Amino acid sequence: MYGLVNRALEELIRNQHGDTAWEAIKARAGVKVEVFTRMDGYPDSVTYSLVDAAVEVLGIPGDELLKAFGRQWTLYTGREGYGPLLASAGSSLKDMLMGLDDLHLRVGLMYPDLKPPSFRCETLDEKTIELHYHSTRAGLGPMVIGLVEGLAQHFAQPVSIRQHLHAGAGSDHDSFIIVMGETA
Ligand code: 1MF
Repeated sequence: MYGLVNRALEELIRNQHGDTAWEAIKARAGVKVEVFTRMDGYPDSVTYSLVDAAVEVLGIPGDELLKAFGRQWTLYTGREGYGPLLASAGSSLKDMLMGLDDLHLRVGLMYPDLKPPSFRCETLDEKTIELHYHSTRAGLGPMVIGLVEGLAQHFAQPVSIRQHLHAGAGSDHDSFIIVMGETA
């Protein structure tokens, strides 16, 4: 994944748990990189090792860490110069969710090594959608929950979200039930 992702993870951990925790996590993960470069590609195993090591060092469940990371992502990218890109992708939570494939298409035109996930919205009723998530990467469902919560916060639109389909468990992908105007 692009270094941008590892940098966002680094910032989350440094801010919430301190610099010493981050150094311990990097050492435990066996990651020798001093500074992640935003636009360099790193093996996905670097990110997964950092997450695994963080779970051990911080003693928090992996799902919680991934959710926090998802919530952080849109804030972080908004600050790091992708605000206009995000703003152009939709002016409400639903628009944004429906536009995620377009957004990744545009990012992919600039950064050809992107391996974007794919999202599809299925309308269940006037306030409920099922968000289908297809990815080349395993185990990141909880991160998507955080991403949607982060977007909802940005638009000040309360939502509740829970995972519905689980990849591998009789399904080829994850999906999430999102109820608009309702808090968890
Ligand atoms: O393949 C990749 O490197 C990659 C990196 C980030 C693929 C996707 C993403 C974004 N995605 C992270 C979780 C990926 C999970 C998966 O692969 O299944 C979050 C997607 C997302 C979901 C909901 C709402 C918003 C979302 O993201 C918005 C977004 C997406 C991509 C970027 C920024 C915001 C982005 C911008 C530049 C990138 C990489 C990603 O790369 C750079 C960075 C700096 C200089 C050059 C290239």
